[in-house]
Amino acid sequence: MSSNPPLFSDTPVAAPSNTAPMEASLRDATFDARLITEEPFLRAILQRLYGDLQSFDDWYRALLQDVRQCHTERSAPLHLQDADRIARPDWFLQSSMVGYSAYVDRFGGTFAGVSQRIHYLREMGVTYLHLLPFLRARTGDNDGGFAVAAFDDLEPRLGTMTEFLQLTTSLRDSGISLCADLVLNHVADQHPWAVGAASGDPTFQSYFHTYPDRTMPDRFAETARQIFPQTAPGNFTWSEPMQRWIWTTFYPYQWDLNYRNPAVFAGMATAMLRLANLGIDIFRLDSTAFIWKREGTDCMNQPEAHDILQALRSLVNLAAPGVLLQAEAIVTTANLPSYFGRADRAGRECHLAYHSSLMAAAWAAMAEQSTAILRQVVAATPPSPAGTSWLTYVRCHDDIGWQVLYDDVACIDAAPLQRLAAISAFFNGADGQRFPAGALFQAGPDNPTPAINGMAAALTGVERATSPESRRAAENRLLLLYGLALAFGGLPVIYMGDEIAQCNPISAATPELAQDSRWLQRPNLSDELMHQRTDPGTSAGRVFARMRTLVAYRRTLSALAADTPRSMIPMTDPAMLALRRGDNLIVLFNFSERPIAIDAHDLGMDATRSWQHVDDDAGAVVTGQLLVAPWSMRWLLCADTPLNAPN
Ligand code: OTU
Repeated sequence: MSSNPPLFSDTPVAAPSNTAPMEASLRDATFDARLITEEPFLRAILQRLYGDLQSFDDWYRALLQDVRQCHTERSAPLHLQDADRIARPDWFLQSSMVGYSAYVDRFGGTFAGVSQRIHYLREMGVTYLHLLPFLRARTGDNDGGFAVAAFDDLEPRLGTMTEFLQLTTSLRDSGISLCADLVLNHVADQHPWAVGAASGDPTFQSYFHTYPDRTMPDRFAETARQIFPQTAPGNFTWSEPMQRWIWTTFYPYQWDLNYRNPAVFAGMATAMLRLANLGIDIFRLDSTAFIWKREGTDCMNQPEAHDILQALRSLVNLAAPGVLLQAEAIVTTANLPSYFGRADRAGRECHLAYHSSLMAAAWAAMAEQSTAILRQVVAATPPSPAGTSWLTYVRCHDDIGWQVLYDDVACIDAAPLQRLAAISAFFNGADGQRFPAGALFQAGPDNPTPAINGMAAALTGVERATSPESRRAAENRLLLLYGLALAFGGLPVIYMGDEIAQCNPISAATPELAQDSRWLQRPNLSDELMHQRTDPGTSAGRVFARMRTLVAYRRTLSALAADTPRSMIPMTDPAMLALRRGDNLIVLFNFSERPIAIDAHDLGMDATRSWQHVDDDAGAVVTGQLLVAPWSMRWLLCADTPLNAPN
């Protein structure tokens, strides 16, 4: 149990207890004004979800009252920030936005330790920090914090409330927005709702999906997706105290919430808004795809899941409009855009969504030395609606899953499973492959395309490099993937350690590895490599310097803002990917070990203008043929383009 008092029981953290009456009534007026525009949408959506509730009107009124209260309690600086962001709704689409993702303990030990590393983030040009789950987690196994025991309490070993608030303030003062996980799909079996349910309380049992026997579980099991088929087989767990089966998509101690129950929606919505009042800028909505179950389906991406996300967005618009919602839906390319909202609701759902198939396809391109799958994914990616953006990334704390690519591969290959199986085997270092050092995840007879774990530097070959040449090639591969994330169009997020080419930990250093190979990519940030970051004689030093340079270029190139149009330029060489961003920027990626010569004409450059390599200080004009070195990229800028002022 926590040694800290619960956050919200005594003094409301961000509550303006001394708010002058004038200010309080202004806040009410602001809320009322927003309500006028937001209410019709919000009410309609909640009515669709919960309208059959007899006491719907009372429930709805009580919810709005709680939301208004959260708005009232929001601190003055956060209100100011909300107003500023309403005035600049594209604030997070700028090319100056660059993210970093890390576990609190792995990165800085504690909240206070993270505060001390803000200078390191600034050195890289980071403006967004995703800290993996830091709310009070279940004791014992807790899936790296994704089994949340209390939404209103911090994980005690990471520090106190005071230290956390100091961190949020320091980040804001440094121009860094804080992203936190909101685990929507489930709570830990130690969360009070689950404890209540286990004790036999029918009110709390209705917060979960529980069944007296196997009839319904067996029916759902026919089509529902399993996520951990090896380490946590099945989607249901028998509860001895309850004498019922409970839906547990992930580990048995993570109990899926039942969003058919309006109390669950209201509980999660207010938990989110109270967390927002602590200074969290972005919520990474974990496992969004799974929050609504429907018999006969894979129980992912259901229309009601989108309704719930849109209702949450509407509440954010009312009470904390500077806050962003970020969908973590690891789904196929075709299923991704709906997380921004579709048709007449386009732009009314999440502001950001992970582009997981782009990430997986970039790794596939590296394995195949062909961008065929990657080009298919890029072609299948529609522009995101106004005011939304992809989140682009290379690695994260999870595995790289190949299933998200299945439909894209099926468009270009009659045997998609075999193709993806070969990619998976490649990263596992099978068949005497030279560079990758990845581990299979959830491999088994029923899973022909196991996901892959490992740090990016291990998967690109830095770990296994045996010569200076192979080391340089591996570093280039790592930077090539990051170059795509930085230039594709979206908010790029660097995963902790990749900037210094940190490799997999040795297994003894991470005991959790024995149970779950995702811990391969969750080592402590290496102090030794951090110190090497200024030493060009090391991989850490070369990768860090180049990454900083790329981030700095990105900042000056307004064409790399998330909302600049993107198109693909057809290339004859199958290992090339060429993207045009706006009218003034072309980015070329060579996913092969061969140098590739390209005729400048084939890039469709406007011949009346002159083009230059972004990283050529000499400013030589691109004419005739240009060469893209193995595993390298070229960013070409029209020379008459004004750059963003450096800041
Ligand atoms: C998310 O993961 C988290 O990122 C994981 O770390 C958690 O284990 C999981 O939710 C449960 O909270 O559900 O929508 O490794 O890609 O579990 C995608 C598989 C998810 C992950 C998958 C993912």
